[in-house]
Amino acid sequence: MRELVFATSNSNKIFEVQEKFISENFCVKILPVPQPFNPEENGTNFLENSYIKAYEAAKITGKDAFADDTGLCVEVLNGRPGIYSARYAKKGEDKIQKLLYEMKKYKTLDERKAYFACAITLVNPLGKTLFSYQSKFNGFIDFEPKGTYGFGYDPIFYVKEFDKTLAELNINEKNKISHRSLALNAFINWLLANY
Ligand code: ITT
Repeated sequence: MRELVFATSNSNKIFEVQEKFISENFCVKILPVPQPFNPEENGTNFLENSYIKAYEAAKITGKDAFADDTGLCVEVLNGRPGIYSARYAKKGEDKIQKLLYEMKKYKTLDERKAYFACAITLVNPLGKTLFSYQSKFNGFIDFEPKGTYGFGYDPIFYVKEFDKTLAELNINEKNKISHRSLALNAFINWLLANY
């Protein structure tokens, strides 16, 4: 069976990725990276940060490792918080409240356009990039948090097609449309053809 190390400290991501592989009938054993795992994400974009995490995990484990670097980019904030999404505030709830406060003066949905970017990179222990891809998932910053599924900024990310936030969609629904699922679709196709 294929084995891949997933270079993350985020258990929500592990759950989403595992569920996605299962729903696509893709057989792979996901190996955890020893914790605590907190490499300095000092890249200038999502792809660079996903490479930094994946290479660090590949060095530690001696196995091929992949990482996911995700961020929320808001149009009227010139793409912020973007690559700083994890550091935008300390706690998850504070991130949401801070962003809602920054968006307070924007009263129409049209002014609240945003997207999630999700970069996935697979690296071998020598540091060679085997696969890398970045997806984009469009939506809007909602006016208040809604829903209990998902994690991070999901409660304020409004998806027009469903008239719901990502946190009002269950794992299977989120996994059909999200930034992470778009990147994982490309990753699975590449793995099937090359791995
Ligand atoms: P790792 O780096 O260990 O994978 P992380 O949570 O720090 O975990 P990111 O740097 O990729 O991961 O995430 C940046 C921020 O974006 C972080 O605050 C997450 O909660 C949030 N985030 C990531 N994926 C998300 C998703 O699918 N929905 C909502 N928020 C998300």
